[in-house]
Formats: sequence, C-alpha cells, structure tokens
Amino acid sequence: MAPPAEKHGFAAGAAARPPSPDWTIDQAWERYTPQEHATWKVLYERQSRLLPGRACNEFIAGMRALPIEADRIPDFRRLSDALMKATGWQVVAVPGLVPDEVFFEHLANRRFPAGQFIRRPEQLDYLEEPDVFHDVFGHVPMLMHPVFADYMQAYGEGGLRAQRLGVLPQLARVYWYTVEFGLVEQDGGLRIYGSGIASSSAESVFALEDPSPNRLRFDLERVMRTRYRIDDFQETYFVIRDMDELLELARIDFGPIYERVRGQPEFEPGDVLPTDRVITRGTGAYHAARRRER
Ligand code: HBI
Ligand code: FE
Repeated sequence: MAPPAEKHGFAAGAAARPPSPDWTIDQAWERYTPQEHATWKVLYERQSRLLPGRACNEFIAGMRALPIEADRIPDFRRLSDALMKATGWQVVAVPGLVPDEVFFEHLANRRFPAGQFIRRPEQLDYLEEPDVFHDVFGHVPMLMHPVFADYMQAYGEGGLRAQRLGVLPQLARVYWYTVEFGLVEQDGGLRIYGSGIASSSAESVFALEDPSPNRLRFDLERVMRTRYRIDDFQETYFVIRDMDELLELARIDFGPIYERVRGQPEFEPGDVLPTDRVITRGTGAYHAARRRER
C-alpha cells in the first residue's frame, strides 16, 4: 500500500544534470495537456473542500488574493505578478528537487522554485518529488503574507550558513516542522499553515483530527534535535502561537543555538519529553499499526 500522505523527501537526490546554472526552466504553460489541467482540478477541488476551517486565515487570504483557479494549472508569470506586488516574491519553474545550495540561493533572493510538472493520475496521493500542486497550492499562498515571506527568505540565507557550519540537518528540521508541517493556534483551535499538510487531503484531516499524532508547542532547540518522517504522516506536529513567532525565528541568531544542540542527543519523531508543552498527547495508534504491517 502506498503511504497515504503526500511527501517529498529532502534526502532524495536531485537530478544530476542542471538545465541551467540556477536550475530554472521555462514553465511552458501552453504545453500542459488537458489531462494535466484535469489532474490539477481534482486536487484543487478536494483541498478546497477540506481547507476552510482547517487552514489558517493567512493561508486562505493568500489563496484568495492569488490567480489560482480550479480549471487550470496556474501560470507562474501571473502568480509572480501578484506575489511581487504583495511581498516581492516570484515563482520560478524547476524540474523537481534541486541541490540544497541552489534551493537556498533562490529563497535568499525571494524566488520560490516550484516543480514544473504535475503528478500522474495514479500518483494523486503520493509522490516523492515536489510537483506544481504541492509547490503552488501548498507553498505560494503563505508567501503572500509579509511575515512568512521574510521567514522564507531568512531560511534561504540561514541554509547557506548552516551548510558552512555543518548543521544543515538541524536547520532542515526547523523548515520541516514549520514551513512543511506547521500548525498554528488560531481562533481557539489549531490550524494548518504547513504546505505538506495543506496540499495533502489525508494529512489535512490527520494532522488536526486524528487521535494518533502528538501536537506540541514549538520549541526551537527541541525541533532542531527531532528527526522527521519523509515517507508517511508525521508522528508529531509542532504548534506556533501565531505568525509573529516566525518573525522572531527569522531574526534570532541560530549560531549559539547550533553550538548548544551540537553533540546533544536526538529525538525520535514520536517522542514526548517531560519538558514538552503538550497540546495533544497522541495515542500513536496509526504508526503502531503501520509498523505491524511491515
Ligand atoms: N528543491 N525544488 C525543491 N524543493 C524543496 O523543497 C527542496 C529542494 N531542494 C533541497 C531542499 N528542499 C531541502 O533539502 C532543504 O530545504 C534542506
Ligand atoms: Fe514543500
């Protein structure tokens, strides 16, 4: 059985031959086939039904303000026009996963590299590399928000530095548990802002409503030390207070924190520690069942 979650693994190797020095390609929007637009529509309609009341207000507002429609794969030129006016970001097309340095360099310059291709109909719920649905539907709405937009740029800058310092895995976990799988407290409940959740039908329900996963207050050092799953739903979601918590993360110097975290033990994806601020203690039932299946 294919894992039910849509995921793209950072561990997966990017294609070996760059199409250009910065890995960008032409989106060639005119060349998408009717079948490809139809795949977009299936995914778009499914998520549009699920996200009201589940995605955070910032995500919904971003989506509304963008030229993203059900019937067709968005044209990156039109997305970039809207983004540029709102937060100074652009969307550029890439073939799929790109090398870390290339990815960071784009983000540091407020360019979001989005997969040009769309998944095949038999891969609706699972794929290894980020495609146009995950990247555009999942990531681009939050880039309309000024704080989130700055946070993403800071991640690009921080990524280049983390690489030099040999702490990229620690930084990548912060990205994973915020940008990809983050939850936020809002209107007396929890809401989705992470793109990996927002672009996955099964995980957008699982992350909020299933009794299995842990939901813990976000803590930077704790997250830097926590491994994550790339092939299934997360066992733990970390919850921020509001978008301004990302602003604080974008501003603080990670240098001294990397030094503290270096050499300290790491945590498994499902661990709950005595020091954690627990919002929901998960039953772990989902992943326990998956382990028995193997
Ligand atoms: N490339 N296209 C693309 N999308 C990603 O999310 C991505 C990538 N390359 C590297 C990468 N992510 C991660 O390894 C870093 O965020 C750590
Ligand atoms: Fe992503």
